[in-house]
Amino acid sequence: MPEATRIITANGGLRAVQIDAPAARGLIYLHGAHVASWIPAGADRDVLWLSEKSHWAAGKPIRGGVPVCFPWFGPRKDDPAAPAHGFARLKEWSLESTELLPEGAARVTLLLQSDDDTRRSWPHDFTLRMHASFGKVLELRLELTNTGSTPLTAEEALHTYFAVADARALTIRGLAGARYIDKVDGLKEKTQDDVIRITAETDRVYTNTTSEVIIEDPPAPGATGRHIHIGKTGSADTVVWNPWIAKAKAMADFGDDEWPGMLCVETCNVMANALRLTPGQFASMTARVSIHPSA
Ligand code: TA6
Repeated sequence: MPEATRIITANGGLRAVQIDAPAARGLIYLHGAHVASWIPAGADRDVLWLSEKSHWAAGKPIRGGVPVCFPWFGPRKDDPAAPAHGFARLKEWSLESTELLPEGAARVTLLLQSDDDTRRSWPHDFTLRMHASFGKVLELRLELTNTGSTPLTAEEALHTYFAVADARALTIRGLAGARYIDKVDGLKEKTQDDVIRITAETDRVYTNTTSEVIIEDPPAPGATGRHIHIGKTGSADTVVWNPWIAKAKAMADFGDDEWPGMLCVETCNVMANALRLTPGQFASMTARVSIHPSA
């Protein structure tokens, strides 16, 4: 294992790979293949947000960072008792490899394979790999293979929580003209007429969107302004979420006053764009995040 990566015991006694590479620092838990931190060289603060109230325990999701949602997104349609966003973020993944990349980045590869436990709740065989590269760019590539003998349908999301100075002051570009499903207005289908601003609880699935999204996060006391670019490949949907006041209060693992400091822009294939893989078929979804000084 290159010295830029080492296995540590992190929050809650959970094992994680700590990255301290020339191009970036970071942290990825084996629990859920959960990226919890990414600080590119020269940045004055983490690009990812974590709740002070997050659980840190096997079987419980981490609040913040990049939850991996699989094989369903949100509540399970046919089983309300099932864990929201699937089981992948609740299970311990195995560490396959770590490597230092030419440009001073470090890549960590984690693997989740179907087992008796997963088959009990989802009767399919699969391998799911997370290739997480921590460098000037945070690149997360989620690779799914249907290793079973029957077709499977799966939703997937990289449910990324970004640290922002104030969600009420930022502008989100890149989705103007896109159609979205408004989850706070009866799942009505609407069209995004211009940039997005957060003025209330916001929970939208922008369907059939492949464009790069930019979060323009203005300067604030103690925080330089920055633009967070979120590019992607192999993803047909983008979710934008901020819980606002009431929803933040309703979540035990989310501080009541934390909601202005975060914004989720999620890279996914959900609902009508769920993956449909025949036996042996493979699908890959990548999110690429970079930060740039605000003008
Ligand atoms: O992606 C937005 C969303 O689906 C919201 O509806 C909200 O439930 C959020 O995910 C967080 O879900 P979680 O299960 O992590 O609390």
